[in-house]
Amino acid sequence: MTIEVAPEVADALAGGGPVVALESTIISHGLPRPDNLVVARRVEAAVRSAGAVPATVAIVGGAVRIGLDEHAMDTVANADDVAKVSVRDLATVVARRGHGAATVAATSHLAHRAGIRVFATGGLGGVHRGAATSFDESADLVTLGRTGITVVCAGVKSILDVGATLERLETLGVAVVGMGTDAFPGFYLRDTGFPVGTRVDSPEEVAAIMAARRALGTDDAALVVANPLPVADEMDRARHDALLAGGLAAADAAGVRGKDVTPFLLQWFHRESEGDSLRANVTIILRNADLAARIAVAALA
Ligand code: PSU
Ligand code: MN
Repeated sequence: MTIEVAPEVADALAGGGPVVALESTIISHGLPRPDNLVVARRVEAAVRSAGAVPATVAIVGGAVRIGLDEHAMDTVANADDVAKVSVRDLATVVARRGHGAATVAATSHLAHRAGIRVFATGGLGGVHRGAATSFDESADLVTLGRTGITVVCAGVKSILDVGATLERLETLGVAVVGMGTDAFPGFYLRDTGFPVGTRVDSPEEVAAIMAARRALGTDDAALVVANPLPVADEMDRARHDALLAGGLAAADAAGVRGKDVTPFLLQWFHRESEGDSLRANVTIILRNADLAARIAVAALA
């Protein structure tokens, strides 16, 4: 058996309790060491404080793990041979008994398969700038188009083509709602300048939409809950724009392509912003974990 559900997660699922899935690429490829392990534990603690059971998803020694013990979490954070795993890579890493960190796509797929209904992450993958010629669009989008899970995120990073990403989400039937906002957030920034069609103001409202989706049979694609940073925590816009321009130019100059683009740009932001982007990133994940747990609790009622 290659899927191992941690006992605590299995108990919660069997008893109909609230569970929140968490992705692991953010730990292995999204945050620098040694903060990554500390943050991963704090995110799990945030889920617990809001009354749900955390289930971080990763592949360790070829076994898919839904819920990580200390050793597995440490492996994902610190081993040098942890692959970034999207849905298409899952079987290869399992068959070769490797380690893998699950992207939003792979986490959604595995969590949904395990019966988990709510997932918290930082930012979704999306359509990259220049995709009209490079065809670089994250597999997160098509996977969300066929996976009925509720994903709490802070929108997508402005490293992407935000408008095109929103259009693709619409085409793929992925619902998008803004928590306390009418504007689609851009991770470090509260407002990308693009609207979200639907504003919600509480976890209970999200739970009501989840229930209606089930009743209508429209829950075969994901529901994205975009949760912006508070005003006080967002990055300075001018600084952000300068970092972004530098990062895109550096990626281009270094010939970075495909699945390496996102990690490259994230590292660029963390290094060049001297900790500013890391602080924002940590705040985002903690807030999303808390909101996802409250949605998971509300969805039981
Ligand atoms: N965006 C972020 N932080 C991240 C990622 C995206 O702001 O850590 C990660 C997620 O795991 C996401 C993946 O699923 O990158 C998308 O990568 P790609 O564009 O190669 O599909
Ligand atoms: Mn890509």
